[in-house]
Amino acid sequence: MGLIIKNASYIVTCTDSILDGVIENGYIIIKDGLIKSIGTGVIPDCLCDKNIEIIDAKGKTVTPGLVDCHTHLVHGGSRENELPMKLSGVPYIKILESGGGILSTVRATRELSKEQLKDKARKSLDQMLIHGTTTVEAKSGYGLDFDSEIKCLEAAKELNIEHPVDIVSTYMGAHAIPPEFKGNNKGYADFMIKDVMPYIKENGLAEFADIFCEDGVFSVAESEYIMKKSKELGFKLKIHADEIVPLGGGELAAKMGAISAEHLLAVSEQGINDMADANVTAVLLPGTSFYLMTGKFAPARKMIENGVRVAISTDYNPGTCPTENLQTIMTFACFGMKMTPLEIIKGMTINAAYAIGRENEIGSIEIGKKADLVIFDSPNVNYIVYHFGINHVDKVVKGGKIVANNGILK
Ligand code: IZC
Ligand code: ZN
Repeated sequence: MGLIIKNASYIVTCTDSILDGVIENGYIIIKDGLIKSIGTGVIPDCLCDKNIEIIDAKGKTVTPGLVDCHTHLVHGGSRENELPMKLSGVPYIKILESGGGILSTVRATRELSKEQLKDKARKSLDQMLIHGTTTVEAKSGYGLDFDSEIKCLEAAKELNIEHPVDIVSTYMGAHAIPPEFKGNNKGYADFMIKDVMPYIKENGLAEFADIFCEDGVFSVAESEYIMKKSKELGFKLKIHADEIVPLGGGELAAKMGAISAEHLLAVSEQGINDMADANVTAVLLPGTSFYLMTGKFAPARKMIENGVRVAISTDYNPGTCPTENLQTIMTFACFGMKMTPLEIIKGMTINAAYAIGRENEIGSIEIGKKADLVIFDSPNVNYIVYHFGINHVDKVVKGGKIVANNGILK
């Protein structure tokens, strides 16, 4: 069985090879879960096969399946209780220092069983899928002790098999200092390096290691130490860098050969240049900028002008961006960072695929790539970004099969 999508008003291929990555009045032919042919106008007879299901995408826009390359998918609880504090101006780090913030989610996560965590995360994956996300990166970091981190990573690994959305896992034990190591950052770092990470590696529970490099969390020196050890253990590196204070996280990402640096609201000019030179993908999270209430967004235009590859993601988490919907994030990326709709779509597809090392399999509509596609009930890309707060997805195709139709999972 195959699938043909025909008459699409626009196909945003997210490659640079075909007409700036956009085809008008296009078709896509899919076989065995892969993209077999792409073209414009009428489909040549020789490419058609009687056993093929046909979707007429007249008036619609087709993009690669969206890749959400930075989420904290598996966690317990929620943090709407922080809203009054946020409204009265209490800064994010102050809430964390007083035992709230990330640490309140750690308490809620430790209390849940693996099955309970999976049930909650599965609901999020369903939301992601109906909104067009076909691959998601999932960070641990709300368990912090050995058993709780492994429980969360195992939950993600099992969901990857059970749910249509593909999940790429990251170990982020270095998300906060747990209460049992309060005041002993070095002790916690060595616990992660000696006791947790080797087990994760042996059991294939995570491919990347991430760290929250921030004033009041992990310093640049501590981050460098943990990154060096993570690399020696065979993890690829990611870093939450320059989210609130300009510490030089962008520079550190480049120095350590990280695949990506994330947030970057306060990145320096040097950091931008270093990231461009070292080919570090910037993962920008404008939903978090919005939610932090500081009015500050990452300098996306400056990064693009300086040759940094820019990916965009939700940062889905219970504290600073509680949404699974990448379409809402598109609007924040446009209005908050002045990115064009085409730059944003690329940021959520091919550039996001680079941020998780999947650029050869997904992220663009190219012959031989996996047939992960979204059909938007929108006449063009600008319309999706402009008409915000609703779900524009008509159909989601995952590995050549329709997995969501008009907001309903199949
Ligand atoms: O739970 O506050 N920035 N980690 C780093 C977060 C935000 C998530 C949270
Ligand atoms: Zn994050």
